[in-house]
Amino acid sequence: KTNMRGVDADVGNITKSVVNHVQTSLARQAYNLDNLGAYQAAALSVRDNMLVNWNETQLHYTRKAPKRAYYLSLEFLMGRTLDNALLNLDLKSQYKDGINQLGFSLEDLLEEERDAALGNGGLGRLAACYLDSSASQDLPVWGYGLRYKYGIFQQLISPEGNQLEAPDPWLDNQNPWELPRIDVNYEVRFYGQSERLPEGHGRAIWTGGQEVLAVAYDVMIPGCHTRNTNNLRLWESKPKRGFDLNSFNAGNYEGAVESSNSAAAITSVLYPNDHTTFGKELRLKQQYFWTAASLADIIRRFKNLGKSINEFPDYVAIQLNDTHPTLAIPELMRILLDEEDLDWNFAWQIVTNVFFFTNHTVLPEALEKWPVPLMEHILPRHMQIIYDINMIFLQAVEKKFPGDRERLARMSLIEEGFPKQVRMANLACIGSRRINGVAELHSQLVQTTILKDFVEFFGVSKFGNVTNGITPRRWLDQCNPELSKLISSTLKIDKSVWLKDLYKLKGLVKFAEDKGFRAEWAAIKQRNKERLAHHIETTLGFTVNTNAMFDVQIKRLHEYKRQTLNILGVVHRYLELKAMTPAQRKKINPKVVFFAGKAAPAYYIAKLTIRLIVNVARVINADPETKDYLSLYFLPDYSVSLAEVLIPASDISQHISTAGTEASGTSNMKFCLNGGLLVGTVDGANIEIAEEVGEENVFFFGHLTPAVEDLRYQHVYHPVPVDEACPALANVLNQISGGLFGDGGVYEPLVNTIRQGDYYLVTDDFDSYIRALAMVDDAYMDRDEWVKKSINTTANMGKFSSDRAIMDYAQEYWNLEPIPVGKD
Ligand code: 26V
Repeated sequence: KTNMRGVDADVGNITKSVVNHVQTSLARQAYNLDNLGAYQAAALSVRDNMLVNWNETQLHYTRKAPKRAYYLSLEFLMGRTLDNALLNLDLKSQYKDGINQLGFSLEDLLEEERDAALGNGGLGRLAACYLDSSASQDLPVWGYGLRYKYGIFQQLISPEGNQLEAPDPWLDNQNPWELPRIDVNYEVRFYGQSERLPEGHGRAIWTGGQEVLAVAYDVMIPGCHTRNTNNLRLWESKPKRGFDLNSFNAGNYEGAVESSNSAAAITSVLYPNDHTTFGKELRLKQQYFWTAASLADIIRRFKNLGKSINEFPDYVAIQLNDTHPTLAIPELMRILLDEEDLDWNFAWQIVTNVFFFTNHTVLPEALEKWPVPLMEHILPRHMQIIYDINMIFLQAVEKKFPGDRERLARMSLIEEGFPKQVRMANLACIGSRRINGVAELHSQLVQTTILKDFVEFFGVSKFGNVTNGITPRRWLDQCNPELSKLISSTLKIDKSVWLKDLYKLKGLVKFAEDKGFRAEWAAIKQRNKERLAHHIETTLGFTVNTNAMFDVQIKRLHEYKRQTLNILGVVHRYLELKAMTPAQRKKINPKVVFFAGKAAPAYYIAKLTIRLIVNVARVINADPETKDYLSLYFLPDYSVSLAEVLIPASDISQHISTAGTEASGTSNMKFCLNGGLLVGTVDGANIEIAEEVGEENVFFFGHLTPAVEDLRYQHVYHPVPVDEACPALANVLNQISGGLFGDGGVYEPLVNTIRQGDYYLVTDDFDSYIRALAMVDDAYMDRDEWVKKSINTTANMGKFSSDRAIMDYAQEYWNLEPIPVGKD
């Protein structure tokens, strides 16, 4: 029995293949196997199925020789693979039966898998969703990234409420999903000397320094309801030679392995900060190592086509996920000039037709800059090329805007100062065919703020918007199977159809008026809340009140995301409850507030916010007067897998960044797709979600983007008069400082960010935030109306499928066609 995905779906064969892997791949016996062993054998068996399709897809792409796109991302936040693979291959029920026959439960085995957490947050998870959508839409797209030995750190919370970081050794139990390709490897050079050739038309020879080997590991990416299976290629760094024989023979054993250690260090760990740059040498080495290996691989594949190099842009599009892979621009110039012997203009023509650049933030502290001395030291040839690009570019700017010295200074690739720095966003912008932001408002802000001068120089048509999306496979079918089933049976459409055409969800609108349907819808939400409560009970030992409204904020800790606003709102609610009589409290709608998220290890204020949340939770959860009406949990070690349990359980979620700061947000889409409502600011993709689902279904509050700059300006010159501007907030801050949640002194630096400067406008938005939460409470009281809102929200989320987003990139940017396998 071969199913529609071209794989063997016979339960007998499945058990045979799992047992075979137990004996041969794991060298173990089926009768004393634990869950981990059974998971590994099941994974290997599923992998065999994927391999068939993967081989066929790669062969098909090679034969058809279409234009291909490459998604270069330093982060791929993949999460777990087994469940997703089973669903995309349409094998889940067969494996469930087969695993059962072997005396195990599939649900238990799924829990054995460790997350592949090779990313920080939204940017990395977006890359993972785009891979899923590329395969599902039959697009010939490969991802390129790094195979970090350690992913994002594990978060522990100390008894005092401090975040502690531990390593994430995700590869310790073997990784059944990767295929090592020791035969696919490239040498990557660092340091050394670059000498310009006398009559070289910009050419040079780069020699010496350190050479490191990049080895490929392939991860298969199965599409949904298609045989197309794409590839994610991750590079591991290795020393070119095992160790230095001279040192070894001289008895210097440590010295002998030093260089091999420094080679292996390059891909050892994911940098755990987002939105702050550090200018660390190892990070720059990661960026070059990865772009150089990826480009070499892309060029080798192109050369196999036997085409001339000037056709490169007809066969290759390279998407730069933020500025992290921007070195690919001077690297391709280096290859074309120094190795292919092209002249400068011709090479630049090719380069500027191959690259596309996505910006993911307008926060100034996140814009990458590298010190010129560091760049000169590690990449002497690339620094020369950057200077050459800059000189030619600034000449063109001078020609278009004669005598405008300030404009030249702003647009230069080099920022003056001590030291001088290379501005990576400027380089990415001038080296790319097109540039996009990730939501309408954000793309506008990109064009009117950080890249304004470039819009004036190149014209606006070089700039665009692709609003982010999420894959409905993982973020609905996989994480919320009951809702998925209800949708299929209600619409009378097979899930394989609506999961790939998410606008079909519109058909649910008319069922919002159907009482029976509403009851089923609400019952599923309730069971998802119980599933979350059960998870918390078994992992943390807390008993959660599932009769309460579940209010969730899960994202990286950052001042701009304003977890502070949320926790201060919780304290405000607590103080109000305390002031009530028991009879008054009885009328209150019970609420449980959940937080989860990691703080960058060096981000002091973010860590202090976690500490405050944990200590507020300790006090209010223990208060017998109020605990039935308000409780609070900080769930440690937020991950993709935890999100899959939290999101389907949420009634309301918070997306409350200062207007103009959150480029898009993607969890907002995940909550709404699962029938959770939003409370949020008029920011990022919240705006487009409200456009789709109707403003009556979103709880908006706060100042709008144009007001933010003025308000900030006022704060700078007058210390924030919190007591006058917002007495409710002043009271909350005073209670914290006064020690209601333990030593108030501890929180002074956090409280002072508001009292002094209040850059993210907590004071200005607090009252309107509290009013919005009151409206949420009122709306929740009318449960029937609430469920209608929930249904209408899910029904109108079609736009936010990452399939729509990836097709937009394919058509408007890459000029790519779907290449379905097995259809011709
Ligand atoms: C920047 C940096 C700076 C150097 C240190 C390491 C590092 C790592 C990541 C970043 C990127 C920050 C930009 C980012 O993550 N933006 C988020 O992108 C999401 C996907 O587009 C979007 O939904 C979020 O709103 C946006 O904050």
